[in-house]
Parts: sequence; C-alpha cells; structure tokens
Amino acid sequence: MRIDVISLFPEFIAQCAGFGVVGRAQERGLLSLQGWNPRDHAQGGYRRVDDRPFGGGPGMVMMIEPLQACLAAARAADTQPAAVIYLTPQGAPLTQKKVRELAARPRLILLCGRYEGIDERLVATEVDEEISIGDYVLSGGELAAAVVIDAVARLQEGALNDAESAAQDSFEADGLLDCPHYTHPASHVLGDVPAVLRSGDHAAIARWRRQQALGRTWLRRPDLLNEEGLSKADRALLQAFRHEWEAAGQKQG
Ligand code: 6GU
Repeated sequence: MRIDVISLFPEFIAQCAGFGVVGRAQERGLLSLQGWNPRDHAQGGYRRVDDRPFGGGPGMVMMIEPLQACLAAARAADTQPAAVIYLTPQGAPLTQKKVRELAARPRLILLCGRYEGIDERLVATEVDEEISIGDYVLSGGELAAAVVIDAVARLQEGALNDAESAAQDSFEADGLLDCPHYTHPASHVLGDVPAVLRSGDHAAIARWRRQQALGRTWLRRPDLLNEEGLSKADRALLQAFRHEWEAAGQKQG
C-alpha cells in the first residue's frame, strides 16, 4: 500500500512511522510512505502557505495554491488513483471498520491541516473524505495522520508476526474490548495468574477469554455492547460475569 502525506512537517510523520510494526511494514515493502511539503510548492521569497481569514478572527488559514500544487505533485507520483483524506476534527470519527476499509485500498493521500484549517474551496474541490480521530483538539492533522498510518499498516498482510493477533484485538472480531493478558511469573506479590489460563484446557480458556471480553465491554463501554445481538452462549457468559461482579460487591461504572 502507498500513502502520500501532505504536511508542513513531513519529517514528523516519517519519524512516527519509523518504529515498531509500521517501521517493519515499510522495511518489508508492505507500506510505502512519502511526505510532501506544501511549502516546497509556495511562491515568493517567503514561501507563504497561510494567510489571514476573510471576515476576521484569530489564526491563519492554509492557502489554496501551495496545497493544490503539492497535491498535484503527489497525485502524479503514482499511476494508481487515490482518495484524498483530510484529517480534521470536523471529519467522520475514525473506527476500526473504517480502518479496515482504508487498509484494503492500494493508495491514500492524507492531507494535514495546521492553524485554523484549510481554505474551504480547496476542501470542496480536492478532498474526498474528512476524518477525525476523536472529540478533542490537536494543533494539526499530523498526529491524526500518524494514527491512520499505524492502524492501516498493521492490517497489511504480513505486517504482524503472529497472524492471529490482529483478529483478536479489541473491536476487530466483533466490536468487543480485549480480554486481560498475563505472562510469567504465574505467582507474584501483585497477584496470581487466573488458574484457568494455566489449566491447559483450551475450551475453558477460550470461554474465560470470551467472558472477560464481554464483561469488560459491559463494564467499560456499554455503548459497544448490543446485548440483543449476542448468541445464547454469550448471553449466558455475560450473565454469569454480572452475577460474580455483583456478588463481589462491585458496582457498574
Ligand atoms: Cl484529524 N485534526 C485535528 N487538528 N484535531 C483533531 C483531529 C484531527 N481529530 C481529533 N482532533
């Protein structure tokens, strides 16, 4: 997959994507990243990329011309067509479903804004989709672009060493949160590993994990849990989890 990033700080993106799974995906040729700086396409000695907003108000707005020239250069760098995605708090919230959809495309162009944003005429003309990574304000789209890059890179075939681990992540299989994980030592002053995980009974382990995923989702993110849509077996596991929780004298939330 190829991702082109339009940003006033392309080195920032390259740095972010240099480590761990994303860095390895690049080394393995599964992901090709290229940064493009609108300043390289700006006119005049000052290479101006922003200007004051019409109508007044604080902050600056990114100008049409440098962005349009930069986008044209990025598009022309590959023959594969690409959707232009603008990272903005006004965009549609990013979900794992959206990540899966983006990860299946051969190419993306990510557009990062700074300051108060980008001239709306450029957005209306050149942008195919707008995406936000959550209801909070960042000073630019770069961190959001890095989030998108990470999330799609790890879904590229061969990016993860254990092919199974993507399928079991939170949200991935069925929109549930992940179960807790434990490693050595089995016994520690902080507590013991649940006995079932050491039992060697694979069916019992799978049941326990499923129950923990259901229970955690119920406790922490009830908005993700569609109880009517659960199987009979899942409903029974959740029911038992609730009973135990209530017996332990805890309260939901
Ligand atoms: Cl995509 N950009 C900015 N500037 N802030 C954000 C965001 C994006 N998503 C959440 N907050």
